[in-house]
Amino acid sequence: MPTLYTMPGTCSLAPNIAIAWLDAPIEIHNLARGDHKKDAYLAINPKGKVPALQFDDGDVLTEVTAILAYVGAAYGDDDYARDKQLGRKEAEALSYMSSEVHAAYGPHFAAQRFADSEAAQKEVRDKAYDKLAGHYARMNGVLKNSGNEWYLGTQSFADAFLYVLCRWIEQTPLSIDDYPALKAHRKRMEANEGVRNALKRQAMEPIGGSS
Ligand SMILES: N[C@@H](CCC(=O)N[C@@H](CS)C(=O)NCC(=O)O)C(=O)O
Repeated sequence: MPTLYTMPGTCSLAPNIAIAWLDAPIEIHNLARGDHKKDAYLAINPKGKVPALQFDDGDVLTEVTAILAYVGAAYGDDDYARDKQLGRKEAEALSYMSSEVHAAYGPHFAAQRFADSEAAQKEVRDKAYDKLAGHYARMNGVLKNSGNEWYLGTQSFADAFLYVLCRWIEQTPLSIDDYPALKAHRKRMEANEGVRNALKRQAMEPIGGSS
């Protein structure tokens, strides 16, 4: 059986949710924080990042969007595979969430990679929060225009990635209260059985919160 390597609190939750939604026969191996930089895992993914999906023949697929595309193609039902428009929109949304929104978190997670002094690091972090505010406003608008339930109007893996991003906002000075559609989406996701299973097997708790 293939194995998905995850770590608590990370973007690997998105493929973990996708696997739960499709009940795909993929084992979840939840690394302890720090183990992603140890030799055993670096032999699997030399990038030292999660997620990584290892197949039975030893081949390894990395990158959230690639893993989600594989999981959808390999285990999604025929309706999902036939819905070409949803597929295109999903690829667009996932690419945006990964290359724009996730990437914008760089200075938040590791300001030392962008600047040396404390003051300069604060500056790059603050710039990142400004940028992220724009991204959250955009995603809030997309969700609203899609009918407020699912990011693309129909359940897709974009909802799984969006949920990860709406958890991370709690680590920033931004507030989910400023993005009511995203706040309601996060709450709905946490009532979803697949999401709860995925959280449990990644040793994570729902964020909770009212309304
Ligand atoms: N572009 C990669 C990014 C993966 C990534 O940044 N993973 C983070 C967790 S969200 C990680 O493993 N960080 C550990 C580190 O950089 O030390 C993807 O989409 O899979």
